[in-house]
Amino acid sequence: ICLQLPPYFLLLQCDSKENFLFHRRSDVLMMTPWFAPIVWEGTYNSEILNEQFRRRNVTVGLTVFAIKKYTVFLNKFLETAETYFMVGHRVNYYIFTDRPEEVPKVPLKEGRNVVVLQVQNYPRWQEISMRRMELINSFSQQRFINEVSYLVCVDVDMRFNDQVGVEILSNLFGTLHPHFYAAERQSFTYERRPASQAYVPRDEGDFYYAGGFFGGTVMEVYKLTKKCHEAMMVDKAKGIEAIWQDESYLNKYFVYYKPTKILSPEYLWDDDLGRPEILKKIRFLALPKNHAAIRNK
Ligand code: 2GW
Ligand code: MN
Repeated sequence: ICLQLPPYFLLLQCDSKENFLFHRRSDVLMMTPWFAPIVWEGTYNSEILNEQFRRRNVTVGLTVFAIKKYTVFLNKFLETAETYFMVGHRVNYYIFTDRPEEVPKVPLKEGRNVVVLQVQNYPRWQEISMRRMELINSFSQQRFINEVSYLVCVDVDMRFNDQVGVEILSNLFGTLHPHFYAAERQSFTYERRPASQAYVPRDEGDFYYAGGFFGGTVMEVYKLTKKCHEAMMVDKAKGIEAIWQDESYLNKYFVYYKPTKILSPEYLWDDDLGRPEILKKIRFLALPKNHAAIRNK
C-alpha cells in the first residue's frame, strides 16, 4: 500500500531526537543567508560525511608556516594533528620553513606524509605572516594542484584538541574569529581606511573571519591567495599595510567571494575567552605564547 505522508512529516522527523536525521541546533546560526552551512558540533553526521569523502579517496593538504623560532610549535602541532586531523583520510602536511633541520620527526599513520618546503625568512614579522599568501599561491600552481584535492591553511602556534574532519571541506571555507562570532558588524576590525585594498565599508561584511584557518579546493585557494597577495602588493607600493595584515585582506576577499562553508569558533579557539556553553567541542586551540621571547629576532 502507498502510505501518504502528511506535508509536515519532514518537520516531525527533524524534531525527534531519536531520528537519525536529527542534526540541528537552535542556539547557534546554522546557515548563512547565501545557504552556506556553519559547522557546529551537533549539526552534521560524520559517519555519512566520512563515507562520502573516503569513496572519493580525497587527499587533504595542511599548510603551515614555521619561520625562525616558530619551529618550536611543530612538534605539538603535528602530534596532535595525527590524533585529530582528518583521521582515516589521506593527508599531506606542507611545512614551510627556513630551518628544515628543526622539523621534528613525528611518527605518522598510514596515508600521511610530511613535505618540508624551504623558504626564505623575512625580517619583519608582519611580512612573515603576509607572505604566506604569496607562497601558498605559488605552491598551489606548482605542486598542490597535482597532489591534493583540498587545502587547509592554518597558524602553527596551535594544537588540535578534538576532531577536525571532512565536515570542514568545501569549495571555499573560512572560520569565525573567536573574538567576534557574537559581535555585531560595527565592531568587526576590518580595515577601515579607504586607501587600503583591504577596506571594507561600515555597511558591508557578513562575519569577521580568522586569519589562522581557511581553505578550500586548490583552485579556490589559488584564487583567494592570488587576490590577497596582489592587494597587499598594491598597498605596499603606496606604503600602506592593513591593520591585521593577511587577516584583513582575507576578510575583504570573503565580503565579495563568499565562503561556501563557514567553521564555527570550535575550529579556532583561544582559552583567554573561557569556554562558553555553546562550544560543545574545542577542536583547535591557540597556545599561549611568550610574545617577547618567541617574537624577538
Ligand atoms: C614572529 C613575530 C611576531 C609575529 C609572528 C611571527 C612569526 C609568525 C614568526 O616568527 N614565524 C612564523 O612562522 N610565523 C607564522 O605566522 C606562523 O605560522 C604563525 O602562526 C603565523 C601568524 O603569526 P602569529 O601566529 O604569531 O600571529 P597571531 O596568532 O596573532 O595571528 C593572527 O594574526 C595574524 C596577522 O597579524 C594572521 O592573520 C594570523 O593568521 C592570525 O591568526
Ligand atoms: Mn597564531
